[in-house]
Amino acid sequence: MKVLFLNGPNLNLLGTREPEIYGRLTLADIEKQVRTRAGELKVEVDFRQSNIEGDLVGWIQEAKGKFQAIVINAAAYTHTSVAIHDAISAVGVPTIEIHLSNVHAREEFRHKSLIASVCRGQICGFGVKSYILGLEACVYVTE
Ligand code: CA2
Repeated sequence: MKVLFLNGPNLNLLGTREPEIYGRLTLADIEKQVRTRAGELKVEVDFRQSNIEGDLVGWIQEAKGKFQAIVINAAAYTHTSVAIHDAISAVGVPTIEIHLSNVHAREEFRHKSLIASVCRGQICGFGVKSYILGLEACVYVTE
């Protein structure tokens, strides 16, 4: 199985600021932990980040026929992007929404996800483990 991990805006800054919210790991550290678990599960992983909404939309569109599942931390676009919602809906590849922080325990504008309704499920609040749980959820939804 092949799983596409997508990371949205500012996640490239992880480990440099706001460690009390997002922890001290960099995105590269997170990718390493995902790859370790993926190896155990015999899953192939592609791990990408962009600050540009259109990149994320393009990658979701291209996932059809190449990846069996998508794990997405759309970051701030979670709360704003109709385009990402429509792309996930259009391609029909099972998609898991993840967040490092518990978005429901934070500011009200983070409580609403525009992509949740087109995702198979949402995992949030577990730091790097949200990524690992997202990967495991892909195995669950595709078996
Ligand atoms: O908790 C998450 O994973 C979020 O998706 C992170 C987003 C935020 O907008 C979502 O509401 C929840 C923010 C990612 C920005 O990450 C930073 C990392 C270091 C310093 C500043 C921002």
